[in-house]
Amino acid sequence: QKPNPICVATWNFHEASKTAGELLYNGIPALDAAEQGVKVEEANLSNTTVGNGGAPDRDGNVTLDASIMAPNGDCGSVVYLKEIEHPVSVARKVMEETPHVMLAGEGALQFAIQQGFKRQNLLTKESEEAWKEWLKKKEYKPIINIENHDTIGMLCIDETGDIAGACTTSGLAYKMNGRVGDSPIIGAGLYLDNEIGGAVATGMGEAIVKSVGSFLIVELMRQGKTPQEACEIAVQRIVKQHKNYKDFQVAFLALDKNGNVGSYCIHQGFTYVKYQDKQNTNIPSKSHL
Ligand code: SD4
Repeated sequence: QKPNPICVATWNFHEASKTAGELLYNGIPALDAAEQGVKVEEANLSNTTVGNGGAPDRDGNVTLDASIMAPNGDCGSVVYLKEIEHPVSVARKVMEETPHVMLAGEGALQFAIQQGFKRQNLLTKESEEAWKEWLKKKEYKPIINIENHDTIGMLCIDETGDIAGACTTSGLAYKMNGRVGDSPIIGAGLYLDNEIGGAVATGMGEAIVKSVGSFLIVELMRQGKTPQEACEIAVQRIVKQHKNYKDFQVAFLALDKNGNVGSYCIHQGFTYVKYQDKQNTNIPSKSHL
């Protein structure tokens, strides 16, 4: 039996999940809903971790990472993309219009422009000022749940029961120039299988990449774990692998094909939003600490 349409997204992105959820209830496919949903945050200037207005790297470059995955297993992603407000849509074009899965940097920008995307400055005055303030001390010690959160990962199930997802970020504020996180890495920041369900991640990308967390969660669900159990196992594995796990946050969010949701993180403070039965709810995640 098919579940009703459902959308879940990391953090408290009500507008994004409502946008996607309403599209799903209007019969729009999960892939379109996920793309449109995360675009809300890419355009949101007050979100300094995604798209336009994203915090720059330590040299002042705003570089974006994004990925998208379709029910048939196709996926696309962009890394280190500059000057394009909607990297998720470029990722979708990579998936649909090229023989490749991932494009980086200069090539990704060139492709985006060929596809009709407009170049624009993504560094807002506020982000520039915050960066200049940071430069005074150049201390790289992100504050858990306060700095470096707000990456959006979203999973949608549509009326036909298909699942799709997307993940988009400007990455860690003041990262090294060239740094790429988990969000555009299929299997790390995003993974799904239309027979099983999907997972997305937010937090310290390096730890997420090392655990191939989203893939792990989908495979655990395949073996019969609930989304909640699967997220807990993935976080436990990261905790076990990192002596300094208390110094960073990692959060996973999973949705199975029956519409069951699970979520787990290292530190308290991660919440996710769920649009179901035409209602948005913000839900605090269980945490290891
Ligand atoms: C990254 N996972 O680039 C992202 C950061 C993040 O909310 O999730 N911020 O490592």
